[in-house]
Amino acid sequence: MSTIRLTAAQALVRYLSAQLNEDGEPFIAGVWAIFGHGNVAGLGEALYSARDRLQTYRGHNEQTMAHAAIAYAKQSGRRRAMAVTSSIGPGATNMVTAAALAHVNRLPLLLLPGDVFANRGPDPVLQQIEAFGDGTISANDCFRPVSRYFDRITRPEQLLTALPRAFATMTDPAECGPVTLTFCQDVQAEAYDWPESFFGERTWHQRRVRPDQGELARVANAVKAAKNPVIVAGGGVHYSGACTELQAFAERHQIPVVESQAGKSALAWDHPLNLGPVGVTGASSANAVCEEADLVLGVGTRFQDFTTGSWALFKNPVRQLVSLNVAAYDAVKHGALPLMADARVGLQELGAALGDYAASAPDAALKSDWFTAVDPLTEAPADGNALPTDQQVIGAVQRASGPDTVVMCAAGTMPGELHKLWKAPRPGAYHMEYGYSCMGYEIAGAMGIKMAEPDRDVVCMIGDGSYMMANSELATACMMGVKITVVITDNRGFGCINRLQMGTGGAEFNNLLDHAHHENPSNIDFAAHAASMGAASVHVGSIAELEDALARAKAATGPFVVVIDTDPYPSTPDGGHWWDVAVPEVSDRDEVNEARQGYETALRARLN
Ligand SMILES: Cc1ncc(C[n+]2csc(CCOP(=O)(O)OP(=O)(O)O)c2C)c(N)n1
Ligand SMILES: [Mg+2]
Repeated sequence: MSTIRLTAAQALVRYLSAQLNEDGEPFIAGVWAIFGHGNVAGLGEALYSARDRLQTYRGHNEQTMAHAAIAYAKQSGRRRAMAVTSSIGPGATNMVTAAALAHVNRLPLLLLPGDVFANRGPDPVLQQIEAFGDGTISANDCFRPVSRYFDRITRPEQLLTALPRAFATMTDPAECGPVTLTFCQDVQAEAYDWPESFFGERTWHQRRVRPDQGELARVANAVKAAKNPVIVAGGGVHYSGACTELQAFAERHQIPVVESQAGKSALAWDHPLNLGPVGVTGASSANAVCEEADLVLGVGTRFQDFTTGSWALFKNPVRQLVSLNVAAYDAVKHGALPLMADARVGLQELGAALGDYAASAPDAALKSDWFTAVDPLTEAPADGNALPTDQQVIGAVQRASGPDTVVMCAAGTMPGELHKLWKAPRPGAYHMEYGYSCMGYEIAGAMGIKMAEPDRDVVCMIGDGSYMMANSELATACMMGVKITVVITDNRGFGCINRLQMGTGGAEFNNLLDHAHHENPSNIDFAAHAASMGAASVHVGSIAELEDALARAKAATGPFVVVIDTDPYPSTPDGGHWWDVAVPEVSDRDEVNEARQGYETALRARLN
């Protein structure tokens, strides 16, 4: 056996660059790195020597670097991913939130935090937390519950088994999620005689799990017996590359489709069988169909509370839940009849088993009524003096967008409004991180999307709150010439949570900046802030000025930031479903007691 002597870090980097996806592209498209004593000498040296095979990028915060990596993987349909390396301690724990985000969203991410010395010689090393009762614990143990596969590399040769396992996890459609290999800093620098064969190119194919014949027959029988079924399309439809199959299946069997946040854009918005967004932030058309449905066929969905109206949406007393999902965990949720399979082949085989079965096409008026109700909200206002609404901002962005636009967001008012109002023309046109709904994903995420699909125009919709939470990768996007359009809706605070607080009977408190403890009113100049990081930026005073700015954004070569002040109070009233947010059982506020009564009525309705 021929061997090659390399440090553990050099071996890891060499292995990473030899792993390909089935399109022949490197599965790991790049490495985000912030160095410290825990990785600069080991991994830093290895990344430098491999820089023409594997690009290293430098960001400003470990969490947001990981957000960029995650957005890259999501927009790539999980066919490619990125790695992120940090030093030990704070750099490492900065990535824990991002690991959780990738975990919830089932997205591949390779985290390589440095770890304390395996030989313990210099203990306690700078930033070592020192667990008194357990010598094996370091700050990196925080990653365990938010990693699909966690390992601590305390000897170089552990990589011989850990790395293949890491790739098996990231490329397994059911197990897919973040992998954390914590890398003891002395081990990174240690040399070992590696078998050359370990570094041979390896292709990771997307596994297409076919249905079990028994499950297929049971599900086919259930669907055939249904009169008014509905398909709930989730993110798995995109990750499986099943959008074409979904459309063919829906058309052949005349089953209406509704879309979750992760599923949106699976079917073009104007396809007659696309009844629109489902659930808490859904359309009246989609929710009406779901309330009546006698069979709910989830395809690639986790059935989270926003999708199911906290399980109050599917009201038909005889309704049957079916879950076509590549993960057994999701396929059996809430008593669902499981069809464990890849979405694409699962739909093909279920379609074949259904033969000529066809449901009755949905009432076209459901959709036209919905658009009649909400289209006026997105129109440019006739009166130029009133504070614009977020819905009008969406309208302006929609009018400036084309078939190549990707609109993206994660938290705040915009995800719900975009779910309801955005008209996505084709798969991938809508990128919403609504599994973890993590404020601060937006700017870094937009950068990751653009890196994944450079030919598309990426529009990042971000509230002032999310912008303040994490904006520093805007400077990275400027430095790297990554062209994104950022629309900041400045309603001077946490508008959506303020409305939720009011909706649960609470006093307006600690959400809008004016309602937070202050000596001086807050007055943040977002356009100046963005400009200070190198972005082209403008503050606009009206929807008409926003439209002009968006037209100018097209010619920009790097990030273009438009700031618009919006009204924190309006949201789209129509369509949405109930959401379970527990209201206090006792309170000295009448409004809370009243809200509690409404809450109990809603709870009873769910149980019935
Ligand atoms: C990291 C994180 N912290 C807190 C929350 C809870 N949260 C959701 S939206 C929101 C306010 C968002 O404010 P902003 O971005 O200004 O959006 P707006 O609703 O005002 O449009 C908060 C605090 C979250 N989703 N993520
Ligand atoms: Mg806000």
